[in-house]
Amino acid sequence: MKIADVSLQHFRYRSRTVRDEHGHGHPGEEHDATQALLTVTTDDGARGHYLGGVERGVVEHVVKPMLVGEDPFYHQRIWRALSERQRLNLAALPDRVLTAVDLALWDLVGNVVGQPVHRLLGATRDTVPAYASTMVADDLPGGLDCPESFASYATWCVRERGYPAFKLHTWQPPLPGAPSVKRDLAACAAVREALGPDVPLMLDPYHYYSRLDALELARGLEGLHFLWMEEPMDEHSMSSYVWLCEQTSLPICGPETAEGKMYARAEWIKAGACDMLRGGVGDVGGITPLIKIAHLAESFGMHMEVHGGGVGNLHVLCAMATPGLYYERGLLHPFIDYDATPAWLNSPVDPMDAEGNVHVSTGPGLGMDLNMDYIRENII
Ligand code: XYH
Ligand code: MG
Repeated sequence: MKIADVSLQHFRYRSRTVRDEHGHGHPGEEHDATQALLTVTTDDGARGHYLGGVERGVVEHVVKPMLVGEDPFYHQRIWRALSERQRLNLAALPDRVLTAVDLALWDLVGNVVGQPVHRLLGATRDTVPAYASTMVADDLPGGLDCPESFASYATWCVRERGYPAFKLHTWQPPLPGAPSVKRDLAACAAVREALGPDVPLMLDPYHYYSRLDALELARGLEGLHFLWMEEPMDEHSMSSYVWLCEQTSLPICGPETAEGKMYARAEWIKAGACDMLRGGVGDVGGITPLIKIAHLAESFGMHMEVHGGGVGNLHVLCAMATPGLYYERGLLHPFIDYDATPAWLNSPVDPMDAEGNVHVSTGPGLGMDLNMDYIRENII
């Protein structure tokens, strides 16, 4: 079996998520958006797909020439070759390209053998408890505009929708008045007051606080018995995180966005820069590196909390011996129905039951139930 083709199709869809100048998503007016479907096809017609942010040029000029003729079961070798190719080509070959290629290959291999990816990785479970992960806070009345709105939404997420845990993304620039340690802590206190002492809560604040601001946040969250805080400072300063971990009993979870794949995360553990490890297929270049990071965390008796939702993260979560505590379901907002199935899918990728458990697909591959009719009708 050899890879015969790698293709990329862009299709349009309607979105209600608008991006601010920093890239954070917020609810907004419905508008046209585009999605990319990467497809890897073998000489005997097997296919793997992934919906990822890759550009046509890198697929045509880098990815396709590297993959055509390769055996898709040698995807560890393919991932390594792409990773080495990044050194002088990072602008054209960012980690998200490795993510898209790696997940399409895992999907293909799963389709060929007729098994879901988590079983190929060595499964440990088929469901994962989810936490509600909010969109970044805003100034929309009744949205996520004040501590009371957070408390109200957290109550709906936990008491009505069944989420077992809740994470706040608080106010960030360019919103006026952001960032604010005091407002962050007020929102966290309001949610703790609304939900009582036993619901696990987490905070993901502004990502560029000073050490003293991050310590003030941590001290406040200690008193509110939060489960973890993530990314309060620039993750390029690993020594700041070493310092913060030494100052507080609050578990610090990271790194999330720091470059360096499994290598950076090994250094964070070695330096004592985190109490819980973090990473997602989008941060580290796919399932292939993320499962290694899960094994690394396990070797140190640490949890790895997977960043972000989606099929790749969900399959890894279902193949972790020291299980990640939660699946990050979101990003959520009172104005958006996250449970509505996107037009390009026939069924959601992370269905959550009333008890707050997300069920991984037990079908072959990644289990994305693509609505190919919709995609074909909306090809750009
Ligand atoms: O929009 O900054 C953001 C969020 O923080 C997002 O990047 C991501 O979902 C995250 O941090 N999850 O924990
Ligand atoms: Mg985060």
